[in-house]
Amino acid sequence: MTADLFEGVLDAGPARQEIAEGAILLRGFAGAFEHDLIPALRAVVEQAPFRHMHTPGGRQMSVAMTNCGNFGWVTDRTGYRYDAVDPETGRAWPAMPAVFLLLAQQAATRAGFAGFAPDACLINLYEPGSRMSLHQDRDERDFDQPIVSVSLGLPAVFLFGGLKRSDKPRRFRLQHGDVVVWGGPSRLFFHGVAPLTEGEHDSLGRQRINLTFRKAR
Ligand code: MD3
Ligand code: FE
Repeated sequence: MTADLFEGVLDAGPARQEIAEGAILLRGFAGAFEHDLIPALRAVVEQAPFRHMHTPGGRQMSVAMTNCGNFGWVTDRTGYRYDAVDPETGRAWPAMPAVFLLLAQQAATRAGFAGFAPDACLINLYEPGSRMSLHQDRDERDFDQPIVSVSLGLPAVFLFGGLKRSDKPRRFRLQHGDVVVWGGPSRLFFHGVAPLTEGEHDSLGRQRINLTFRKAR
């Protein structure tokens, strides 16, 4: 009781919940950045529009994606990779906005990963019905570096398994402003997102946007 009441005071930060070894959930952590974050996001998307990429197997993803930073995650018939060039525009990805970097670094530090220096930010756009099947993130070079994820807009049910695809996933509801830092053993856990439920968010409307900050190289 006392620990909860005084968490912000004694610990100098908002609620911090370890949902698995190395996976730290910071409820509402992005709220303080929102004022600058949303306009910065709009500017990125203007330069590098959302697109539905294809998996190597030829299926179109239900999630639309774009990137900012020195590298962007892309998938096409030839496979998955990080690329310095946006294949749609032929130009470099937009620079990572200062507020993006600040948010990612402050969240990582709060979770115990001080010194995190992301060079890639994958931006996922979900509309009602969009989903992401269970997968591991393993296209980065150094799995000792965490991934920081920021949820915006409509809530989603996040599926969080284990090191084996067959490990039964636990379910977490991620809401606007929630940040999760995935490091340590959880870095290679299988995860996904259940089909987005219909709804309308006050500031973002009928969508969910997820930012994932990565150190690709
Ligand atoms: C757990 N995105 O882009 S974010 C992805 O909500 C991705 O758009 C989901 O999975 C989304 O790759 C989930 C949470 C997340 C991101 C990376 C992880 C969880 C993770 C890496 C390892 C373990
Ligand atoms: Fe992932």
